[in-house]
Amino acid sequence: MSVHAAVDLGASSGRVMTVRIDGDRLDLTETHRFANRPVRVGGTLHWDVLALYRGVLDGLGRAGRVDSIGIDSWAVDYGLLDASGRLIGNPVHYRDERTAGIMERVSAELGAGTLYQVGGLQFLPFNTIYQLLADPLLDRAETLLLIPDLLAYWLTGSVGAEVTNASTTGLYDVRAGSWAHDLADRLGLPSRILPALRPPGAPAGTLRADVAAEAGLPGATPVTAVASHDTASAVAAVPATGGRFAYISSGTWSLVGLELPRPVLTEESRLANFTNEGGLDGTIRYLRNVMGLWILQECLRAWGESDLPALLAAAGRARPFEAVIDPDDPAFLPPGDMPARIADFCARTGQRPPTGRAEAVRTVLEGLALAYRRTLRDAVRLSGQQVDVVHVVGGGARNAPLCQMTADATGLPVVAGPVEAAALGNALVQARAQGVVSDIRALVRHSERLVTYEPRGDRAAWDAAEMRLAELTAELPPD
Ligand code: ADP
Ligand code: LRH
Repeated sequence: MSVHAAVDLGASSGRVMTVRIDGDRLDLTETHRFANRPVRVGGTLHWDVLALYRGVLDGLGRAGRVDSIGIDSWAVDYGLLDASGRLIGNPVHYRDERTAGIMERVSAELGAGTLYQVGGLQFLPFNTIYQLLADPLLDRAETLLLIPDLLAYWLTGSVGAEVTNASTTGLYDVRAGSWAHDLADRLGLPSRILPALRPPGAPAGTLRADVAAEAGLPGATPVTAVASHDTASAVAAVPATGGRFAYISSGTWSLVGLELPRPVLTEESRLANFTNEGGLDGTIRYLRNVMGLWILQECLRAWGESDLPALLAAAGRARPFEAVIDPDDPAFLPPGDMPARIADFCARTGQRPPTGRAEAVRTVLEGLALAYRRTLRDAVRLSGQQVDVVHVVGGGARNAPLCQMTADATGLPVVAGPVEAAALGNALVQARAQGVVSDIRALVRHSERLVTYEPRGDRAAWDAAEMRLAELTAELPPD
């Protein structure tokens, strides 16, 4: 038997899970969950990174003796260390607006095609590369650490850049599998701050004695570099058989796509704005970020509503297609009054806004299902890889109406679960590194409860909704 602590930090909450593996038995316990509440200070939106670290220490303390520890989190964000290894400033949240206009400027100067040929990334305004160009602290920095690497550094004193997360920066050469030093030079970004890369499964140091003492843990517990981008950990734990599957890693974001052996860097792929991020064992996560359940989270916040299951049940009964929205409209990216933004989107496109909360939630779910349908169709077309099934993992796997709509809209069966895919992928990469597990997906498949949604109903209604949205948004002014 082996026991692993998986630290999984999501945009909405952080958790420390204790995962026990005994032969083909897998037991997952939520040892600690804590809110992840960003803080605006002096006009800038930050992550409260010390509160997150506190949550990690508390969780590890509760987990007790484990064979190893791994950390994953959302991508792109980072802390900078000075020459003495101290954090300079507080990490900034990717939803902060400091990068406004930078992506457009860099694309114009270097050519969007050049950027895509190197990094292969979806053009998102918060990619690390654009954040660094907006960062006034860069001159004083000696080391850049992405969030999981920063927390691992605080636990161990060891510095490194885990590959799956490095692949989300825009400074990683997806074909060469190395940092893109030339690109950094051309952008005037200092290459010295990029630490040595380490692949998932590699050692990332051992717990410092003082940290272990504070957390009440045995010293020298190994920390493993897992697939530290949460989406990479989640995809590693998708309970698929064979290769003909698509996935939706469904949480704050919906990451919608395929697993491929090599990147797709064609012009068509760039124009469709697909990303090629690094996955476990050299795979490529060919996907698009769809705005995701963030829109719903922000609606609940605006309404002061906390009973999501009741709202989803009501949305399931509401009238279909009162309005159609594009969840990827940039208006939905920053925090704010999401119900008002939905109403505004409807006004801009000449539609009547949804009439109540249940209707608004239904509009969001239908908008997401339409975006999934479009994205999966594009992914298949651009990569040539066929799919027979869509796996939904993450918190959104609990959203039954959305899973059913996804099956209906795509015409494919949806297999929902596991909810804690990222934590499982995290723990199972640790276990595999210790020789305890060989086939991660088979173990997840045999031990987790999965729910299948068969496509039903009228595909013509989804065809019509997609066409209606395309017509309505064709008239929108460009961003
Ligand atoms: P992240 O790690 O990105 O913060 P999670 O994977 O934890 O996200 O998923 C969070 C989402 O899961 C929430 O936004 C919510 O929509 C969904 N969710 C959580 N609990 C439930 C539930 N009981 N029913 C339906 N959806 C749920
Ligand atoms: C999901 C996620 C996603 C990134 C975003 C910043 O949590 O890691 O894959 O694009 O956060």
